[in-house]
Amino acid sequence: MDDRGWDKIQIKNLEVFARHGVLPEENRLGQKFQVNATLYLSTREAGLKDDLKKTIHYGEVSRFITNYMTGHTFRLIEAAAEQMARAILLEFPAMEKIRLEIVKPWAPIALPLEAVSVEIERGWHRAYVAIGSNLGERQQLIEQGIEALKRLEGCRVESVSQIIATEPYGVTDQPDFLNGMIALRTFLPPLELLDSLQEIEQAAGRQRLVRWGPRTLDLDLIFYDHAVIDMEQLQVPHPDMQNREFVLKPLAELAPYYRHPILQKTVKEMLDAISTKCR
Ligand code: A4P
Ligand code: MG
Repeated sequence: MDDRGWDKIQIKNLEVFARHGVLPEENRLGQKFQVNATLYLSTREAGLKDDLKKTIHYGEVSRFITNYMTGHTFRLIEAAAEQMARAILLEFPAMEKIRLEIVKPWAPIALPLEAVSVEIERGWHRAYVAIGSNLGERQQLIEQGIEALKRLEGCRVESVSQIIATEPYGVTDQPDFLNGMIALRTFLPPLELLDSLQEIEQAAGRQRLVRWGPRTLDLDLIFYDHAVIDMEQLQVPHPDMQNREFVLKPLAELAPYYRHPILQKTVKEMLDAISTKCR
């Protein structure tokens, strides 16, 4: 998610009679819930033009929440919040982010509390994914990989670079690669996105035999917003991206001025640096 300040529309204390709960009576009899939602978006254009079509209709969101809460039965309000936040983000594309609170004023715990609630914040993030192949029907495998990303729930493919032929880097006695870059909007957190990328690689018949070795399909997460992630399974930005022309060239086509959060260089600057070195 980018860092600019978004405008907010707030829905306060929307009452819904629904059937979420761990106890069978709760599922049978139902009870009152209250929902608070803050919708983050830009209201600028709607404000300037006084035009409902340029904003998110809070009446429609309220109706969507009511229908969702009454049309599903979850054991946990955590689950109700999580699933409903996803559904709302998918239904209202202009929404960048939502803060959603589900309040349960009549929680059956036989103690005098006023209410319990769960509050979460979910939204869209920008990710850049490098795609590569040097085994089998490379072009077709890359196209299938892009199609699989388009079908992934919670991901919108925004743009795809040209697919270019590149010489192998690292282990050099292997076939040439085809490489490209994909810009995504996603509400999947980084590790869930990585899992999905690995599932797509598996479906393309990827076998992990040699590190840096030949592969039918490779999907690497290059940037996730401007986040820095240092985990065993995932490092972002990709730790060697600044040395790889096959990453930087297609990335420069999509996002030349995106700034590396650690090196503080733009993609274009990093590409220029290795191009000079190679000469
Ligand atoms: N992992 C950590 N960070 C990331 C990340 N940002 N994105 C972990 C994706 N995965 C990440 O990767 C090994 C593990 O890295 C994963 O399980 C994940 O948890 P892998 O894809 O199984 O193994 P690999 O690809 O053989 O190793 P590695 O180090 O990821 O290699 P690269 O960096 O993918 O490089 N030359 C050209 N011209 N074009 C290429 O596309 N690709 C490579 C492979 C070498 N030479 C190339 C190309
Ligand atoms: Mg890889």
